[in-house]
Amino acid sequence: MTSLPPTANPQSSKRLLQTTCPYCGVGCGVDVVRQGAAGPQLSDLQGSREHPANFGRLCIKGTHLLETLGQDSRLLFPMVNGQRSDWQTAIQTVADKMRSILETDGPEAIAIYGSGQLLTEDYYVANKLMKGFIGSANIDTNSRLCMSSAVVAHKRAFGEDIVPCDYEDLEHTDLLVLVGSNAAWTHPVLFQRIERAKLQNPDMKVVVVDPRQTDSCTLADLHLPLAPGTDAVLYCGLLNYLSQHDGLDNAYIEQSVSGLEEAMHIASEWDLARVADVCKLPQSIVETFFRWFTQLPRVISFFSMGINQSTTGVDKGNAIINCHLASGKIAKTGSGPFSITGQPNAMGGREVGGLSTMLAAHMDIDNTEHQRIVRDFWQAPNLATKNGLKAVDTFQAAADGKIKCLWIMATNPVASMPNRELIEAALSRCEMVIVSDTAAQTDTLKFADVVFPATGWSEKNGTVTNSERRISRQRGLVPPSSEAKHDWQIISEVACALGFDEAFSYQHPVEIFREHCALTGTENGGSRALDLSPLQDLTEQQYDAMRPQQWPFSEVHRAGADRLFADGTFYTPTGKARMIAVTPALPTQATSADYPYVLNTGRVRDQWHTMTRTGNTARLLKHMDRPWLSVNSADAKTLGVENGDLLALNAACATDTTVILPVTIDDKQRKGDMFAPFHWSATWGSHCKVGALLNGANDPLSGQPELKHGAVKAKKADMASYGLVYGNAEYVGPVRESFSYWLACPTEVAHSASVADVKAPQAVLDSVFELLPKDTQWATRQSADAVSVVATRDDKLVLAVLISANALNLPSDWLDSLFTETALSAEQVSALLNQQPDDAFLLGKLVCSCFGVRENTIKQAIQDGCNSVEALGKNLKCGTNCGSCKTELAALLTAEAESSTDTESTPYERII
Ligand SMILES: Nc1nc2c(c(=O)[nH]1)N[C@H]1C(S)=C(S)[C@@H](COP(=O)(O)OP(=O)(O)OC[C@H]3O[C@@H](n4cnc5c(=O)[nH]c(N)nc54)[C@H](O)[C@@H]3O)O[C@H]1N2
Ligand SMILES: Nc1nc2c(c(=O)[nH]1)N[C@H]1C(S)=C(S)[C@@H](COP(=O)(O)OP(=O)(O)OC[C@H]3O[C@@H](n4cnc5c(=O)[nH]c(N)nc54)[C@H](O)[C@@H]3O)O[C@H]1N2
Ligand code: SF4
Ligand SMILES: [Mo]
Repeated sequence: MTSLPPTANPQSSKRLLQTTCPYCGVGCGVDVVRQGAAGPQLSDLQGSREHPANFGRLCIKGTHLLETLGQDSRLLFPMVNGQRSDWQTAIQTVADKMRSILETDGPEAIAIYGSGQLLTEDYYVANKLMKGFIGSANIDTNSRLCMSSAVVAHKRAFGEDIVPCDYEDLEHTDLLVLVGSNAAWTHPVLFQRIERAKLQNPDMKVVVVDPRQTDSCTLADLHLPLAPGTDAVLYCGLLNYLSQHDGLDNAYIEQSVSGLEEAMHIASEWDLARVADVCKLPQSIVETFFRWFTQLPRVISFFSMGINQSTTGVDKGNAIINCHLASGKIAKTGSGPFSITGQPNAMGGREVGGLSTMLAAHMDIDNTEHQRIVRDFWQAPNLATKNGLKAVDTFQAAADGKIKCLWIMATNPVASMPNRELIEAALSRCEMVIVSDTAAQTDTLKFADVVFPATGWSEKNGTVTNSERRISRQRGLVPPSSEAKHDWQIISEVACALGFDEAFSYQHPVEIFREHCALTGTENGGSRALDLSPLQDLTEQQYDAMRPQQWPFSEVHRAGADRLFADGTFYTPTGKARMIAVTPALPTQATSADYPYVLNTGRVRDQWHTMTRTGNTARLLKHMDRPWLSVNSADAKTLGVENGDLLALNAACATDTTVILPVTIDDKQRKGDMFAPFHWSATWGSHCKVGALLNGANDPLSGQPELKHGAVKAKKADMASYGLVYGNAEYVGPVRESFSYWLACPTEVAHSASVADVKAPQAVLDSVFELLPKDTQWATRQSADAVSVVATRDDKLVLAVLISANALNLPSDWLDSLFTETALSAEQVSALLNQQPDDAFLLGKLVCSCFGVRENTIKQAIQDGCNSVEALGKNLKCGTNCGSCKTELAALLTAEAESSTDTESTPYERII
């Protein structure tokens, strides 16, 4: 149905195709070469030079996209009740169930839980089906966990959910504040643009506001490691400081802003000393930041999950926006509050109205005029006229038996929602759980009654909108895998089976795109900034050839220019932007004597969310091959743990779940705070259910859960054996699961699991022996505190089980080199049995994945005189391909420089 772009000679010709990266909200353009027509091959993936988001750059995740496309990990056919099925049966099963629930319980008993990773066309059709035809607004998405606080903050301040900055602004600012964002890892290509901008303009200042000293701090002139959850205090203090230091733009306020007085009333209570006290920061640091914000003419606040994922995330967003409005640092080149979107199409989802608290096309669900416009446009028989359930409430309602049919699309909520025990109970209770996914194995699929295989990146065809409102094409480069169908097709087929054929007879995504664009323009007349009507008549050919387009389009934007709000008017009833009176509040999941540690969760550089794609390539696991828990050294001492020890975490909401993670002692982490990545899930290990430790507390205005502030207790895990199960997948799988604790850490060539057990090594051996492959030769070594088993077939390693009473840290490269040997020597077998790698493998952790350069090699080069990232690149090539490790190289340079000087630098302030 989705036609491939035509080729001159389909049999043999090579053709350069352009698409968009499916990961983060930067929205980088990607060039790929396709060769051959039947079973076309993709190769030579690069950043598109002419794409305005990335100008040729890609981060490491984008660079390795082609390696994630293997069919082994894909869902390839529909399933019903755990059995392979066919499309007709699967679609009919869903439609029958929905119809019967509609008859007995009404539309409120059905819900869709979607994703900012759906394309705009998929999203539009899902929203239309739910809100216009099934007749409830119970369609929410993972964007609720991601952007919803910013959405509400925008609505409150501007009257419409609008991001008023462009990427180019990052290159024309005097002060860039990264607040609650680790862009070096999460928006790497933008971070590289910022890096360049700072090189071009050394006067440009960068401030990072984050309780942790992240990699993003490598670029910072100032880092504010504030107490977690205290950002609203900081920004109230800034507003107060602005008013006391001649920082208000009175003319702008007079013309364009309301609510100053009320906001000021609360903010005036926050003087410097009080801010410093509550944020637990030295006053001088806070003052420096406030002074820069006040005095530098152009300022951008680049904010992300450290702000949004909070029970007061909306207020925090508004506290930031307040300062921009009051100082007039908004809607001008190089100035503004810049909420940065996480997912590739979180913005497109907001445009179609894909949240339970919106209608469609930036129109409001409770506005009768908007209802009329949408009802007429869709010819909707059953338009929803009130808010539906937000994500957390949807799952609660399912757990309570009120939602009976839940369709999950392009998201893995069992792993990514907070309060996992409740989510599992909810899905178990639901009468029908439908899951549309691309991956064959996810934590959520285990709960599905009906499984729809969806096409994934490289097969899908449609549009996405990035953080700067730029619409780009994701193109179908190859045909769908096996029986997979496009999400919009699957939704349309269910809609047709429900009897809504006329409204869902789409044959090509362009038809959906045109309809979406037309709706944004319907009865708009300048009342809504989102007006894509200039694109509503695109032909299929024009759609296929569409270049990246940023809205607003000057031909329909009421200000006539593409700079939003440049005329000083906003989309509120008065036309003025609103400052909001913000009363700072502390996090809801407060620590206590029983749960004394703050659990902060977030992302790592090379993994995407629940790892269903990035986890498929060992290249992306090289940077960090396992989850960990960052612990301050003082806390580590109190807890009696050292690097690599296993720490067990519990939270009040997780009655049956213990999370166990290896400790990384890290003083970039505040005392009392701990940080864990949330990527690894039950698919990856026995004790990785990090989401279970967060209780689902959420912002009453946005419904966005507090994912950066859990309250946990920690205790060294009581284990008597530690070790490694390594070798062929078929053997590693069953053996690892016989241990009380296992964690998959696959390498480029083999399967591997880090394991631990409450039993002593000798006792462990008994249970392992039963599982050893019978047709292999075994060599064993047993001592008082260690056991090793090495299984070989024709002298080739197939399985090694290496267990010790003490923590065992064996470099995976060493095992990989043995695994790829055609025949192991007696010495090699003996080294394995002795659990002792040779020196050559002890060169430290991999920093540059592209060129395989390790930490100790880099440290040596620095000691030998390489004193810049460029010099390291010249000597070792590290950082010269995708550039993702450049921040780490810079950090190594700084660390080496610091360790070689006697002067003490303050932990907070580093003026470059
Ligand atoms: N590599 C990678 N990149 C990604 C993603 C991915 O999975 N992997 N996902 C994408 C998505 S969907 C999103 S939403 C973005 C998220 O992008 P980011 O928001 O940059 O990522 P996070 O790591 O979730 O959180 C950012 C920072 O918030 C800090 N933080 C915690 N509590 C507080 C606080 O109280 N105040 C402040 N100021 N900061 C705090 C954390 O320490 C963390 O460093 O990343 C996108 N990009
Ligand atoms: N503790 C903690 N939890 C968090 C966060 C945090 O910082 N801390 N961050 C939150 C945020 S911001 C986000 S955005 C969420 C992300 O959480 P999720 O959305 O649950 O994470 P993903 O792994 O991206 O899930 C996407 C799923 O869709 C599938 N998929 C990929 N492409 C397609 C497609 O085209 N069609 C279909 N049908 N399926 C597809 C993938 O295989 C995968 O199973 O996690 C949230 N959860
Ligand atoms: S920064 Fe990386 S993950 Fe984000 S869109 Fe660009 S290449 Fe993809
Ligand atoms: Mo996100």
